Amino acid sequence: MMENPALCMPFGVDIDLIKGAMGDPDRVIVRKASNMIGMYADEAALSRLIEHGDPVHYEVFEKAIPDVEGHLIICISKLYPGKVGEEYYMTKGHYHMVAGTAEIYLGVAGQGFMLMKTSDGKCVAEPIRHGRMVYVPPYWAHRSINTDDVPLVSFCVYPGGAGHNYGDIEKEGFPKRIFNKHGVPVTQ
Ligand code: S6P
Ligand code: ZN
Repeated sequence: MMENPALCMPFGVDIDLIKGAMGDPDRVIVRKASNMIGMYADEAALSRLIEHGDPVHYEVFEKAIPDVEGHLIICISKLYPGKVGEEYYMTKGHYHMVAGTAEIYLGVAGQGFMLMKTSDGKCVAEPIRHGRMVYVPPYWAHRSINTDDVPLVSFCVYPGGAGHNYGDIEKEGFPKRIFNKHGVPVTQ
């Protein structure tokens, strides 16, 4: 008889709320400037960054939770401070592969925005910071943007089996960007 793929043992994990790190992650995804080609408005500024050290833009710390319906996937997202030209560091952004699945982001440290959009053109930039939760409803693509000078750390929870659809957002882009203009975040 086939074993149920959703079965697993209970566990706990330490989360360092100051450093923005998971105590014992099973997987760490690291995205550098060179993984962000095509995402920022100023492509020449991104090329210069890649040539000058290719800095890490963000890391995602995950536990190995079965990626199937019934589970809740958790992760810590740590988005470093920085700018590409005048545009703040951000994540690639994605829809979920199963588009009708939501996600919760709890701001742990730093501050910035969760930029969210639908395929029919709605777009919302919701502030996220320590102690603030952002709800990403089903069908909304989402991207974190760090407007602070310390890492923006979030704790994320989303349904097992939701998956990531990067292809559609790479084609569509987001209708808004957030730039540092004379020291303050400006949405354009
Ligand atoms: C997963 C969740 C986060 C992001 C992470 C990195 O559904 O939204 O864990 O994966 O913030 O962003 P991205 O767009 O590169 O996956
Ligand atoms: Zn997501």
